Amino acid sequence: MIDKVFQLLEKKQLDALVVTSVPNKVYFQSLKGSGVYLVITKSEVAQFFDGRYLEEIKEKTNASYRRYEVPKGRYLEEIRTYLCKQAATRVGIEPVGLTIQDYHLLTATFDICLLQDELECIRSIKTKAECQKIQAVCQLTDEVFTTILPQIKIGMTELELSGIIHYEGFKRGASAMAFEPIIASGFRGAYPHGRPTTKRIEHGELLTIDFGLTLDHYQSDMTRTLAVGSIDSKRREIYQTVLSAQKKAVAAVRSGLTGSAVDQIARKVIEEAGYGEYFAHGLGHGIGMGNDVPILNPSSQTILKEGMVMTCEPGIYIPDIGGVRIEDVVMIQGEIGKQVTLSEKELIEVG
Ligand SMILES: [Mn+2]
Repeated sequence: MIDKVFQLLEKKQLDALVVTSVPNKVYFQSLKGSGVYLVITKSEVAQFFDGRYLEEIKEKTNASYRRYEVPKGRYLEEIRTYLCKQAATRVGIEPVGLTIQDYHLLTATFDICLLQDELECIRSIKTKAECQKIQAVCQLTDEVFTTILPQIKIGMTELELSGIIHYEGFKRGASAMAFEPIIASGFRGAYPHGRPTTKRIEHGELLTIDFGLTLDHYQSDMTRTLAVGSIDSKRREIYQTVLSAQKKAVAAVRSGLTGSAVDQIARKVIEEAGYGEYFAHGLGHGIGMGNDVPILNPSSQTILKEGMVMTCEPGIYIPDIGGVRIEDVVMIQGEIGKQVTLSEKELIEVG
């Protein structure tokens, strides 16, 4: 995979690339730690790190990468000296992971090229081994979902439910939550990214649970909206609209389509039901180690390809009523989208 970075250096006429985003560092066989910098030049791959990481660097990172242990906090000065010795003039950096101070230090010496999503695009085509890891974490996610369902009780707070998701995930082998779970009940369901609060889960509400796990560096992401006790016909109608949009989009995913074409399939169902204004985000995003492409939204011109993995997650969010979102991971295999998270998505009543 690092070969593709060498090709990128060539293509963008870069002498070196400083990799600073966590998923990119991990993907290219370094460490995620904030005191670890991965520097790729035409002739070698080097890791700059402070003493805290020495053992982990030896154990967990690519043994062929050069190691430069430097004083904590002096990473960029050392990288600058190193690149100057190599006579580098044009240096690529990522939009995340550098401080403004770091940025000034580099621009004072080099001709800086800010990358867009080139490294994410390299990561977007998954190998068979990567697909298997994503399938494993998605399967674990389904297991955790099944386990939490009977534990959801009326009167429980959203934070208690979040605690159960963390516990069941870790107990079953997850190494981390992929992100802080989103748990939004009742009126809070109108916040697409509502993090759990002390609000209690009440009868008659919709309850949105969006969580992801990390296993072997790969992440999952799944959302289900549940009915707490029996819900009224308005909420049922919203649910069925999102479900129908989500199923259509999942079934449509295949190689050759643009991200916007898939988004449009789900959006059309929601618009035709009269809820277009309440679906205020894109259909989905890539899945992998984090911050992945492709992006599926109305402006995405990305062409879907074999080996890409993405979410389909339409939603409707109405102030005071609540929200519904249904999300699955979909993987393109044999040119066709294959749904990888498999939890039940017909409306489930809990409590
Ligand atoms: Mn998602």
